[in-house]
Amino acid sequence: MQLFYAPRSPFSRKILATIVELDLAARVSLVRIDPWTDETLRRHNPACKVPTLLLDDDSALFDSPVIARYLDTLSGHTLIPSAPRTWDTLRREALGDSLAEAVIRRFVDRLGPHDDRLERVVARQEAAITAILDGLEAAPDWMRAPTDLGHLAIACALDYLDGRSPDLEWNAQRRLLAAWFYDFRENSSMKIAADPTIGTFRSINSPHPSAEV
Ligand SMILES: N[C@@H](CCC(=O)N[C@@H](CS)C(=O)NCC(=O)O)C(=O)O
Repeated sequence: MQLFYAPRSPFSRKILATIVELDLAARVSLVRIDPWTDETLRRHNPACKVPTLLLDDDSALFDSPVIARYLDTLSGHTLIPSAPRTWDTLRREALGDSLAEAVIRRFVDRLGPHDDRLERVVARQEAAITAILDGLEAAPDWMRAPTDLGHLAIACALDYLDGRSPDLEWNAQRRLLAAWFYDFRENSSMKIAADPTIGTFRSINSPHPSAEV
């Protein structure tokens, strides 16, 4: 299998961490790509987004929730547990993905001209970011559960938030979430997701992170 990924993309990192957690790295080659400037990915994914997983029969899987489910099926369903834990896991995956989307949208939109429309868009993203983080802090039982796909999605989104939007100071008033995150990101799956060159992945092109997302 080939995984098209961008080093900073939180959705790519979620899949890289998933692959490491499921011990599938030997079966996946990495293709680093900048989806914003490189159109070669569109042949496999019409939306030209990362992550995209190219299977051995040349068919492609996307978006990241679909890829994660496929990989979990290959590996005995260890990151998406059976009921009743299934729905809480998938709900937290969705929260992590929504957090990442809101941080990306806020970052990208603020690069453009400042006007009323921009203020409304940014305020809406910040409302989502605040509500997601406050909810995760207020009901912390999930932090003690065995690692699942929801933990990976939330940690990758927080890593992106931490790097992209330090002005939001997300960790200042959320001590439980911050403590969980700074501990969780020391896991080898998170470290390899941030820098796949330290893992056992094979790279089809240059492994050095440079693509901007
Ligand atoms: N819902 C998608 C989101 C993927 C996504 O937005 N990827 C971004 C990088 S973080 C991308 O490829 N953007 C390129 C574009 O929008 O043209 C998923 O979960 O895979």
